[in-house]
Amino acid sequence: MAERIILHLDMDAFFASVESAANPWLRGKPVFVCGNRHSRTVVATASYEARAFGVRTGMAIHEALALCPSAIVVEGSPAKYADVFQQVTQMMGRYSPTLEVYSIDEAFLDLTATAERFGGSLAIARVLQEEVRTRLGLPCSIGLGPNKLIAKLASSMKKPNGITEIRADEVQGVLADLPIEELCGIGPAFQAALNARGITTCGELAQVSPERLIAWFGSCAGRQLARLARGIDERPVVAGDQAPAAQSMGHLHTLSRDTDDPAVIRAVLLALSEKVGRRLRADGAAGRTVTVTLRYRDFTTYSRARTLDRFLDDGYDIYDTGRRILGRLRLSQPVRMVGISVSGLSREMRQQWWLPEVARRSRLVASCDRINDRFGEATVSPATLLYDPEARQHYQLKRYPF
Ligand code: TTP
Ligand code: MG
Repeated sequence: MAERIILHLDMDAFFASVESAANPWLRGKPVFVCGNRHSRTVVATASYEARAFGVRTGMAIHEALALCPSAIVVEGSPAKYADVFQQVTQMMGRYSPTLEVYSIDEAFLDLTATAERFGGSLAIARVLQEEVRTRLGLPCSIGLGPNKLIAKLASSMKKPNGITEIRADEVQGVLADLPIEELCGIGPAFQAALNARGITTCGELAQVSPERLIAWFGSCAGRQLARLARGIDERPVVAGDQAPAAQSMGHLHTLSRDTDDPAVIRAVLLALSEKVGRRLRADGAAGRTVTVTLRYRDFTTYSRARTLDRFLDDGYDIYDTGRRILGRLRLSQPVRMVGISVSGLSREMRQQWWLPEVARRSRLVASCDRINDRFGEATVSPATLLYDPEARQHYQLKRYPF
């Protein structure tokens, strides 16, 4: 593949910066933005002034206030942040049509074909950062690299307000001493598993043969780690309007503690199935094949599918199929991750609704969707979920003392 020029933009302390831009009184002060409704007790993000006191995303508010008592706590409004970031992506889109929104505050831009027209990728990064600052009053950091992995790493290197370019011939040098956990794709579990084998930097990881990584982590994860360690990433930047319609929809959840209790696994499966059902319905899709995935403590993965003669889009039906798959299983060791997905999707075959009991259930599900659309995810959810702490945590459910 010819060398590419990829830009990655990530907003700095995004939620807190939006609040400060809207309210001059907050500027320059330590600010925490907390979630609304169900997660009011943790810090979603902290301004850089608050980070100087050691406050981090995910900390309990009381813990964060103990570190930084003068902080101002603001309740977040995700819809507003999504709206603001859309304005950022509009500015980005002027430099290339190949724009992929990656999360609520980051996006990739493929500049390979267009950089020259604007005086080079570094010039684009400088102008873009300045535009975001002057028009929206918001700081962002930008990375440039030969692929998405390296561009994303680059944007994180000089935060806040940074611009970092890593050229193809610099990749090996940058990765040599980089702690593995700083690379996108190496989460805490892989970090721990690699650290336990004495590997702490990408350079050390690159020394391990792909065959050995495959023996340790299985074929898929092993190959992926070998590529990451070498800074290889061939994923294209996929513009939103070119993304193929999803062929399957699924969710995964890594348990807070490994378990061999089937009741916990079933409860998590129900929470995940409800989410999958909601996404299917939002997309006007339904599917016939349900796949359950379990990852055991040693990272070996179990996956079984069942194909039905009807199309499903109701979370409970998806769960019920998943539960039957699980029912045949004898756990060989504690489980660390549970996943469920639906494939064989069709947009023509919504769940059959003409049987009277299915029609009643469909109306109920549609009403719940309307309530959840209007008042937020999981305002209405299966009561069973309330009794399982793991499912509750996944869904951020609160138990109300009725
Ligand atoms: P990040 O880009 O991870 O964080 P950030 O923009 O606040 O700070 P940084 O300068 O380090 O990029 O996430 C973007 C927003 O997403 C963040 O402002 C708040 C929200 N968020 C959560 O609500 N929960 C989370 O666990 C994380 C990581 C982010
Ligand atoms: Mg950010």
